Amino acid sequence: MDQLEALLFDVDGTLADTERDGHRAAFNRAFAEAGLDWNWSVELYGDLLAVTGGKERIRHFMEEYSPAWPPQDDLPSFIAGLHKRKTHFYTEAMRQGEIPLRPGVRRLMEEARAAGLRLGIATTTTPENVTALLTCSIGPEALNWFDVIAAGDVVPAKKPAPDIYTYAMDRMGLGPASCVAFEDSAHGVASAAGAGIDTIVVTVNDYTRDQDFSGASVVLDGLGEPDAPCAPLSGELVGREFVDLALVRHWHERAVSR
Ligand code: XBP
Ligand code: MG
Repeated sequence: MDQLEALLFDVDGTLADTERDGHRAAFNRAFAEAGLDWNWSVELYGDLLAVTGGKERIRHFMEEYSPAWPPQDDLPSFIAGLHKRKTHFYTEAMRQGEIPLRPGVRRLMEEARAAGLRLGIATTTTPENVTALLTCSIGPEALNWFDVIAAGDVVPAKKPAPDIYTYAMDRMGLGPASCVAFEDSAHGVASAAGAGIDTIVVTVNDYTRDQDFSGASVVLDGLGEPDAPCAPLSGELVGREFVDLALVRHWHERAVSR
């Protein structure tokens, strides 16, 4: 049986609830700075999350919602410029510690490292955003916890395409049966499953709670903590009240022995 060797983490929605008050707020600050009357409400942003990637999301908004914008000779550069400023505002907010890690994330990562497992990141967001979140929520040493931080435009196709997970595993020299993926969204589950990863743990959040997680091993409301139990939406905790490495190994062994 393939041994569990690595935990692969999505970032936005999984490591931290970054979308509503982090990314969405940063997009709106960039739009305001550019003099655009665009404002992504909490509800509209939930719809726009159907498109992964910030630049792709801005273009989708322009095409689908036809907001006003000044004539542009080079639309891709206009979008890239807006996104660059959005990333500036987002990393500034992360550096101020505005958004903490979700319960159980740091505990599970530290337990896995102590047990000799490897860690990787597979995310659609930019590397700068990952660096800012990890540095400010754990410390600069956290960047050395991961064998690979696969992020953003490093692959041609973003989630739900499998590219980012395939890239991460290739860089780690691992096959999918040696990995467990942690995700928060249907796009993320599709990406990990598309890369052949059987064991996918979903920790839903307010934006993703009602999505279709076909292909996931277990769906939870979070990883939980010893003093703050998590609840399964599907799958079982086999008598445990929070996700620890033993439970992850149980799900992995069950998946690879199927
Ligand atoms: C979620 C995404 C990202 C963020 C915005 O990434 O789709 O696009 O919404 O970040 P994850 P950028 O795979 O971590 O869930 O503006 O940097 O794309
Ligand atoms: Mg996510």
